[in-house]
Amino acid sequence: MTARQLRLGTILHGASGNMSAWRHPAALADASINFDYAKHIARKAEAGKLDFLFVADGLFINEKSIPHFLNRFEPLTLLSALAGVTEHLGLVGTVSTSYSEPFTVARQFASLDHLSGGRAGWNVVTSPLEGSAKNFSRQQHPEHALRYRIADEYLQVVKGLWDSWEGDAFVRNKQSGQFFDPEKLHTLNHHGDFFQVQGPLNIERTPQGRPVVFQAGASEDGRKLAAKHADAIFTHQPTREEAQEFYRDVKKQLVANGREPGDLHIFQGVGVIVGDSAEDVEQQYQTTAALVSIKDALNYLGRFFDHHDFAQYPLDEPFPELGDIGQNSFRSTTDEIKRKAREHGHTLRQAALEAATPRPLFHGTPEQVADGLQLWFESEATDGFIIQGGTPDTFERFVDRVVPILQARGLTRSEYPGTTLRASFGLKDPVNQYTQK
Ligand code: FMN
Repeated sequence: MTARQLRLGTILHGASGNMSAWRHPAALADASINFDYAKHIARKAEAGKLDFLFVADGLFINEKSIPHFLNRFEPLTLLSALAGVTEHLGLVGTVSTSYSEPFTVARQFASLDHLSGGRAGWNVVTSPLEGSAKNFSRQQHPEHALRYRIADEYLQVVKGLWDSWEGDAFVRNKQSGQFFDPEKLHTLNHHGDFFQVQGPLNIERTPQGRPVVFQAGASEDGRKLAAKHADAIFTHQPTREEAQEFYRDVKKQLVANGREPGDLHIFQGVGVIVGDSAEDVEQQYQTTAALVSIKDALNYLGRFFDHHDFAQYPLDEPFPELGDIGQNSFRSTTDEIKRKAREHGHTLRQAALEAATPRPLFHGTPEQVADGLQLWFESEATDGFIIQGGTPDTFERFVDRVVPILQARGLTRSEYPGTTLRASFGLKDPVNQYTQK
């Protein structure tokens, strides 16, 4: 058996840091819509032999949204452009199963997989924000459990469409005039509760067989969906113990679905600050945190609760009782915020600042950051990390100073093992369902 290897990705998140980090002296204030910046981060990630670049997304904004959500690239468009300026980096984009059509999305990710030579990943989300319905001609945002039922059927359809053509279906024989082998073409004919999709897909089997599927959503239903369909899961667990529990649970569910523990990689999204000393790290953190006003922090908190208006409550009294507010939105995140506020007896001010300016889980000298990541990895709290710079200039320092330590310790590799994201992850090639014995 080969040793487990620590996997790393990074996330494009505005200027990086917190919601107000665009004001930081080192920040590009327009980072979320600046292609040169995206290229720079992608190339830096590739220089550090990271597995992938991750692009999150949302489908509803209002004047209280995080600044970099107000003005940002659509993920697949951005990743398609990045495919042309990178060679090995996985390109993972977020698309919602609640507000899109499986045929279109199967086609888009198949196209990205071809354009990038096998580096496409789809982060499946169900869309937490109720307002999204208003942008998609819907009366109502589907409730949490229904969103996950839709997502389950959606993934069956997309996977079926990705199997439309066997790998060698297009013979393109100029002499005989045969363009494709009809035996190797499969029509889905899906009739389900939510989707009626005939197929086949109008693009050949992709370099990875099918793009890598991520799932972001940590509730019970989210985990179930991941255990059934996903190759990777993106989560935020606040402590190593909770991460270990999450890890054990997801791997157990994977086995219950007839899969092997190594078939799905768990990624913790973590903030990082790298400095020369504890004082340097503290100063970096304080400089970035000080940019967030209490008004910003209340808006940031409110977004998880479907843009609930927290300005209506007294700031220095216990965190308000919210009943079911947020249950149909970012459920796993709102549950966690409420639990934390209760356990620590936080006031609203404290809870809002804690949410908007969290102290990065991993901070310190390069060795200390590497030690922390190693501990989480080796104690099976995670298979890898999605690194988010805790300040706008952290990511470069992470690649220059932490990655070499991880490589020297043999935790991450020094070269890409192949050209596809699936190869980077060491995942098996998917078998076409129509040729499965
Ligand atoms: N929803 C989005 O619309 N876009 C995203 O980029 C996105 N990223 C997420 C990342 C993490 C770590 C988590 C936990 C959720 C994310 N979601 C995102 C929301 C989920 O897809 C889902 O709609 C919502 O959180 C409710 O699911 P849950 O209760 O299972 O976590």
